[in-house]
Amino acid sequence: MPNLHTQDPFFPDAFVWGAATASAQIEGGWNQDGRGPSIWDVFCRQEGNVLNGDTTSQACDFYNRWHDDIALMSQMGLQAFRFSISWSRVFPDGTGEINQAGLDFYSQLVDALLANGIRPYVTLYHWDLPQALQLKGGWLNRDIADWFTRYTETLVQCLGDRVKDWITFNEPQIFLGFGYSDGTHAPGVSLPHEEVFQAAHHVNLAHGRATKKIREFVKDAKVGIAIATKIGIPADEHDPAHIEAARKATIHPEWKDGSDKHTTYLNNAWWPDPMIHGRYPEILEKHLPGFLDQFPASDMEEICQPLDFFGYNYYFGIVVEPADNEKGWQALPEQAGEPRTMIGWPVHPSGLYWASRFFYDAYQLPLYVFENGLSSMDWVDTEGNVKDHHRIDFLTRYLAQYSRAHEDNIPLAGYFHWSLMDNFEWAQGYRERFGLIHVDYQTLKRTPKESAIWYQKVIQSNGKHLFSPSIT
Ligand code: GBH
Repeated sequence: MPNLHTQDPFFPDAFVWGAATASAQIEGGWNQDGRGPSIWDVFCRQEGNVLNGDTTSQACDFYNRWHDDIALMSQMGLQAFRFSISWSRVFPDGTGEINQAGLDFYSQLVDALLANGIRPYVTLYHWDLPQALQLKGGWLNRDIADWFTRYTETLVQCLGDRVKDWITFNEPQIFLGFGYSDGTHAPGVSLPHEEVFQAAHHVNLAHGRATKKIREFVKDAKVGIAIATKIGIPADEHDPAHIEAARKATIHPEWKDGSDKHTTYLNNAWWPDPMIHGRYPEILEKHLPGFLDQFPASDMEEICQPLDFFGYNYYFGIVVEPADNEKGWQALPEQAGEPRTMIGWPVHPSGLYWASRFFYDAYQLPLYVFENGLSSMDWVDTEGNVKDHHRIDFLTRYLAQYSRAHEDNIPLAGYFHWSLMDNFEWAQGYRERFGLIHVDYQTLKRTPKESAIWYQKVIQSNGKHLFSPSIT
């Protein structure tokens, strides 16, 4: 833990404190002002796909209430806001005609953020593909790399004078693993590995071409990704063999067939390896011999573009120890009585330290945590305060571990809490509440939770408040 008696800061001076969201999860206004339907609008209306039949139609109504939400962000002292663009708001059909009203929405949002001193971080793709493109095959159609490039070009032309920070993709692992393999997320299909990897290759190609486009149009652009994570945590931190086992679990991909085959895509290596190192993990050739021959050899040059940061999302990991098997590690069985968040996920603060260390060693880029948080059972006291001490406790422990990476001189660029406000948690609908701000879905009233008030102090003190609340 950092030493409170020294003057060492807990986070770098230029560290950015923010909160994150995604279009489908907060915007609502699903058919307002010419927006076209996305795959999630379609998926959530098919019975049985989303808990309680919840839909994206209204969500938090951010599309109509963003002025108020920016005021709340400003009150919280947020330095940055990560949001995603709804592709079908800008191109109702995915390609073809631009919907000017949709583009204007994002332009005005950016202006208002900047006027409030909040730096916009734009995610180009956070899972809500235009349905019109799904009907043409979605990520399985190689043309999607061109559609995505055109979409990107339109955005950077419009926003590039003001938005400098660009994230091409959020968690390809999840929208392919859950959407194309497991079938539990939109578009809800379950394809064999061969086809899912074709889609993965198209995502990577789209990433590379979009990255080039952003640099072409945006002066001083900073470009990167936000990947989902499968983080190995050493069971014994003091044993180097455990640390190496955890590193392998984090960096080396695994191959699974059968009912949990979607976990194959969870590994980080399928994305950053081609994007940053210009190659796929070797096990691809081992399991799908000749797979890459179907693509032009020049694809890899397009995919592998210089990036400015490595962004990752972290919620929990797997605790591992060394093992005498092919992988060199094995997961420890779950401990009885382990703490869990409301969604049922375990609490593993130290993963934020280990992830930072393993990713920096492997990719040598400044790091962002673009998502971290929890769903919690909040309650309202007699004065109307939203009590969420679980969130404060969780954040204190996770952020202390992130600070440890700074102590090790790993370059940390920022931290974004997931999420700014309670929102549509995909197949889990509105039951899970990940927000710093409580949303009453009947009245759409927002109430900052106690954690929001606490987070403001953390931001203001650049993290000191975590370790010694009395200092600030
Ligand atoms: C994110 O998905 C999404 O980007 C966001 O939209 C969503 O609302 C938010 O999280 C909350 O769910 O260690 O191998 O068991 C996160 C999905 C869940 C994927 C945890 C990785 C751990 C994998 N992640 N999971 S493992």
